[in-house]
Amino acid sequence: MSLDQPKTVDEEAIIRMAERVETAQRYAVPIRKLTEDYPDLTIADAYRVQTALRRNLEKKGERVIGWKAGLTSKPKMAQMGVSTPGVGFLTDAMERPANSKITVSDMIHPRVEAEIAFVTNKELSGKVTRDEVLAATDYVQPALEVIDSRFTGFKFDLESVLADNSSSARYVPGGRMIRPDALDLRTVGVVLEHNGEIAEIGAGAEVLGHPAEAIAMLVGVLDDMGEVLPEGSFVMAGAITAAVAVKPGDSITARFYEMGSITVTFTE
Ligand code: 0L1
Ligand code: MG
Repeated sequence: MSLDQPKTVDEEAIIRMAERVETAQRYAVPIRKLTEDYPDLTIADAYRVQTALRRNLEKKGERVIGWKAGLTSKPKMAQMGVSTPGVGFLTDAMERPANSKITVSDMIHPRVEAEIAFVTNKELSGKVTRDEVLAATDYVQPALEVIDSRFTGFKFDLESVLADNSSSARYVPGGRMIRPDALDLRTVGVVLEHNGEIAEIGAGAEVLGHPAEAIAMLVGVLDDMGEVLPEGSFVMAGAITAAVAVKPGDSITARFYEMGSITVTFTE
């Protein structure tokens, strides 16, 4: 995906959109899609909004610890009606520990995804291959992501969702940390249980054929944005299955083949 597109809105509009998204996030109040007011918004504009949101949160003391690839599997693309992957940033304030209770009253309509996360031991920049990603990976581990679109009815287009930091809300690292060459990430199976019942089943190959391809895609988008992926980043490759909606009282367990499992519960 190239971000070499015309800017359709000025900096003031970018700042206004970033503030709109941040307010919706902070007060858990849904807003209409940004493209309803800015119909010509391009993907490049959307990433400008995401960057402005990131700068605002950093000014308020949040620390970017990594990134996420989103919409990288067919089940996710089919669920959301979008066919191009994207990226979002992750801050320390979004992290929750495994086995914890996650509050939902500060989110609009949370959904949970099972993902494979990479922790890097080298900076990655420019256009990189899957093998270069694997060579720069210290370890991989399971993660749950709790996404929360800030748009009414969880309905959006690609431009709006990218501006909304790809629906990033919370993430939960867990399970076993393992070397990336210790198993074939394409055949890592995951069973996602919702209140003890199997809700979704998938395998790593759903994520662009191999989860490391999603990280390579992400590094390419960062390059288009004039950014690099720093050494020590925590990077999620994207949901293996469709996302599962949760409410107070629910529990989610994701069981990964050979990589352990993560459980969280949800509370008001
Ligand atoms: O992490 C994800 O795959 C979500 C990307 C944005 C789309 C959505 O909110 O489902
Ligand atoms: Mg995700």
